Amino acid sequence: IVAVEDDRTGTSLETLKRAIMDNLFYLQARFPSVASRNDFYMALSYTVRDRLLQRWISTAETYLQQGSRTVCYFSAEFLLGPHLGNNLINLGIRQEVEEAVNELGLDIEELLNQEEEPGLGNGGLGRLAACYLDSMATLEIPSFGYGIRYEFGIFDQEIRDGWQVEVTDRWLRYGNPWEIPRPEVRMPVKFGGHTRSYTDSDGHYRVIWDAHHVVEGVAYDTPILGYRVNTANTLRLWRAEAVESFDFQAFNTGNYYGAVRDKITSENITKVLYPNDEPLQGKELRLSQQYFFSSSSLQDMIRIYLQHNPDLSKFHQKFTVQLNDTHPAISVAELMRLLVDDHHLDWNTAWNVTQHTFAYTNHTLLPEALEKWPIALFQYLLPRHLEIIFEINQRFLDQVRLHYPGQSDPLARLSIIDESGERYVRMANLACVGSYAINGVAALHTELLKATVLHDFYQLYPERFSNKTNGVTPRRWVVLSNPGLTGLISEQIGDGWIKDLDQLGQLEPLANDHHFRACWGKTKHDNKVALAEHIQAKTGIIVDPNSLFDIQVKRIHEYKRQHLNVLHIITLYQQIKDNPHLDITPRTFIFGGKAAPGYFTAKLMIKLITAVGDVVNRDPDVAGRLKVVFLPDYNVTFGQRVYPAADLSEQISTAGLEASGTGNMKFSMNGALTIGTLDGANVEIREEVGAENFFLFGLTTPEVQALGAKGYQPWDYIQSNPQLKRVLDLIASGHFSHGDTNLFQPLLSGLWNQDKYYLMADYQSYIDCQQQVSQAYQNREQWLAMSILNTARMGKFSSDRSIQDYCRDIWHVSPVIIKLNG
Ligand code: 26Q
Repeated sequence: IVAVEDDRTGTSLETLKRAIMDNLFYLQARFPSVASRNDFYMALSYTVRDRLLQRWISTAETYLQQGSRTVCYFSAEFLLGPHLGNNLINLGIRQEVEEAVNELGLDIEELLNQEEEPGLGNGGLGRLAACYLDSMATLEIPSFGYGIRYEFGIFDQEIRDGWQVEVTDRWLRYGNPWEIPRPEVRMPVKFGGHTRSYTDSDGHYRVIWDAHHVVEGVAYDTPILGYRVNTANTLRLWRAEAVESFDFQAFNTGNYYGAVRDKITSENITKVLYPNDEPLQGKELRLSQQYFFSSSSLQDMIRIYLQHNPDLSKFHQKFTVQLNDTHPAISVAELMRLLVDDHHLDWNTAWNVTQHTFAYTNHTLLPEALEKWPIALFQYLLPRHLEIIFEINQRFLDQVRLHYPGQSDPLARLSIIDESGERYVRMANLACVGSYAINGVAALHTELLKATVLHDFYQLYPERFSNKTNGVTPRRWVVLSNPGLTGLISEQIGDGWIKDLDQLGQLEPLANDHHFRACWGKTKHDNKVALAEHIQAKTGIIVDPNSLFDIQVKRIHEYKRQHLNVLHIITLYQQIKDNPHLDITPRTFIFGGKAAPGYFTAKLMIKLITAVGDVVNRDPDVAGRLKVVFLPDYNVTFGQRVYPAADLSEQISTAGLEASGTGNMKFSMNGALTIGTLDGANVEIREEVGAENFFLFGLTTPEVQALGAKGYQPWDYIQSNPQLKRVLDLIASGHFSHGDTNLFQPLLSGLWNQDKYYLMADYQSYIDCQQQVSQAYQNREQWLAMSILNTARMGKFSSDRSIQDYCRDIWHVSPVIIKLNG
C-alpha cells in the first residue's frame, strides 16, 4: 500500500500509471473504454498538476514565513502557450511520463496536441510576460504575475478565400486543469458615480467615492514552475463577477430581468481580450479592464501585506510592481486612492510609497500608439481617480516649473493632461511620474525613447532610465520545441546551458567540425520534414524540405513590412517567368500572423500573400522551385513547430519602429540566420553573432529620419528601378487577383504616394541581400557553420539574463530557495 503523498507525488512508472487511471475515474468519471482523447489529456494533466502542487504549496509557505521582498508583474496579457509539455520538462519527468502513457496504450504527442493553448495575449508583449514568469521561477525569485482571466483569448484565425476570418477562442470549453479557482479571494472594484468630501472629527480632509456599481474580482491561480527547482510561483488572473448585494436587490425590486442584465454587464469586463496591439480608439470597456485588474491586484497585495505588517508606509520595501506598458498605469492613481482614502495615509507618505513601488516598461516608439483616455470618459468611469491625477499633476508641474522657470512648452509636454485639443489623460506620463524606474526593451529602443517620446522625462529624471533588452526562455523555445537540437547540444557540452545559456559558447569550436556540422544539418532537416508534413496536413500544399525555409511569423503590420517580403517573391517569380531555366535557389516562403480585426490594410496584406501563393504555387514555369504558404492561426503552439525548422528569419521592419522583437531571438537560438534591418534587438543580435553571420540590409534609423526630413518621394525609387516598377505593375494588372485591378489598389497607392514605412527606399537593398542569402545557402558547409555560430552566440538573449538585469538594477530582489515540506 502506498501512502497518499507518495501516490500523488511519486514518479515511478507504476505510480504514474495508477495516478492517470485514478484521475480518469475520479475526476473525469470515465472508463478507459469510453474515454476520449481529451479525457486522457485531462487525467494526465491532473497527474502532472498533483506533482506541481506540492512545490507550489511549499513555495507559498516559504514566502509567507520569510516575508521576502517580492516582484509583482502587472500585465494585461500573458501569452503562456500550452502547459503540459512545459511542466513535464521543468519537472524533469518527460521520459517517465512518456513510458507510463505508452504502457497505457496512448501516444504522448497526441495527448500534448490535445491541449487548447491559453491565448491570453496579442503577441510580443504578452509572450514576453510569459517568458519572464518562467525565468523568475527558474531563478527562484519571489514573484507574482497579476492579470486578467479572459474568457475568450485572442481569436482563432481561419483563412477563407485568402482572407482572414476571426473565430471566437473558446479555450475554457472543456475545462482548464492548470488553474485553481480561489472563490474566497474576492476584491470589490467600484465604477462610476460621484465623490464627496468632509472633514472628520480629527480635522482630516476625507473623500468618499459613492460608486454607481461594484464588480467583484475573483482570483484564479496558475502555478508557474521553474526549471528543475522547487519554486512554483503564482500567476493570479482575475475574473469579474457581479455582486448581488442587498442594495443591488433593492435597487432592482420588481425588475428581476434588469438585475440579471446588470449582472451580465458586470461580467463583460473579463469576457474578451482586445485583439489590437495598438490603442486604436479609447473604448470604455478596455479602460474598465485595466482598472479592474489593477485594483484587484493592489488590494490583494495590501491584504497580504497587512497580514504581517500593520504599517503601510513601508509597503514599497516588501513589494515592487513592474508595469508591462501603460495598460496597468492606472495603478499609480489607484494605489494613491487605496492608501489615502481607504487606509488614511497622508498624501506625502502615500506618494512616497507609490513612487517607490512602481517601475514602468515602455514597448513602443510610435507616438500614435501611446495610450490616452478622454477626460470625459475618466470622469464618468473613475471620477475619484481623475481628482487624484489632477492633484498628482499639479504637484508634479510645480516641481517642473522650478526646473524650467518661465517656460510653458516643456510643461505642456510633460503634463499628465494633454490640453492641446480635446483633453486626455496621457498614461505614459502618469507612469513616468509615478515610477522610480523607466526602461525600454532593447538598446536602440531605449536610446530612441530618451531622444524622442520620453525626451522631456529623460531631461527631468535621467537617473530613472535604463535599458533592459528582452529575452526568451530557452526551456520552451529550445528544450521543449526542439528536442533534436537539445539532444545534440547536450551530448557535446552537457545540459548546463539550459539554465546558463552563455554555455552555448562552448559550441563555437564545433562550427569547424565536419561531423558535427552534418549532425546539425540532419537535425534541421528532420525539423523541416516535420514542418512540411504539418503544412501539407493544414493547407494541402506540398513543400520541399531541401528548399530554403524562409519564414516570417509575427503580427501583420505595415511597419513589420510583410509586403516587402512579398515584393521579393514577385521579383523572383518574374525572373523565372523571364527565364524559366534560371538557376535559382529553391525557396519555401512561410508566413503566419494575425491582423487586428479592424485593421483593413493588414487584412489586405494577408490577402496579397495568399493571392501570390495561389499563382506562384501553381505556375508550371516555377516548377516547384518557389512555394508560398500562409499558415493560418499562428500562435505559441505553432511557433514551437516553426522556429526549429527555419533556415532564414525575416526581421525586416523599418529601422526605428520595432521596439525589440523577440521572435528574432527564437529563430537564432534554433540556428536560423537572420535577414534584417538595424532595428530593435536585431542590432544586438548582429553584434553578438558577428556581422559576417547576419544578413543586413536597409536604411538605418538616422537615415530614415533624414530621408523623412528632406521629404521622401517613393516615386523617385520606383521611377529609377524598372524591376521594382514591374513588380508593382504586375500586382496592379490583376495578375494575382483573377484580373481584378482594384483589389490591391489601397496597398499599391499607399506605396506610390506616401509609403510611410519606406519599402520603396529599402527594396533594392533587400533584393540584393536576399541574393546573397541564396548564394550562401548553396555553400552548405559554410551555411551550417554560420548556423551553429548563431546558436552558440545567443546566450545574451535568454530571459534569465533579462530577469537578472531587472533584479539587480531595478527590483533589488534576491532568490529564495524552496525546500520541499513533508
Ligand atoms: C492598448 C490599449 C487598447 C487596446 C490595446 C492596447 C495594446 C495591446 C497590446 C497595445 C499594445 C499591445 C502590444 C504591444 C506589443 O506586443 N509590443 C511589442 O512588445 C514586444 C515585447 O517588448 C517587443 O518585442 C515588440 O517590438 C513590440 O512591438
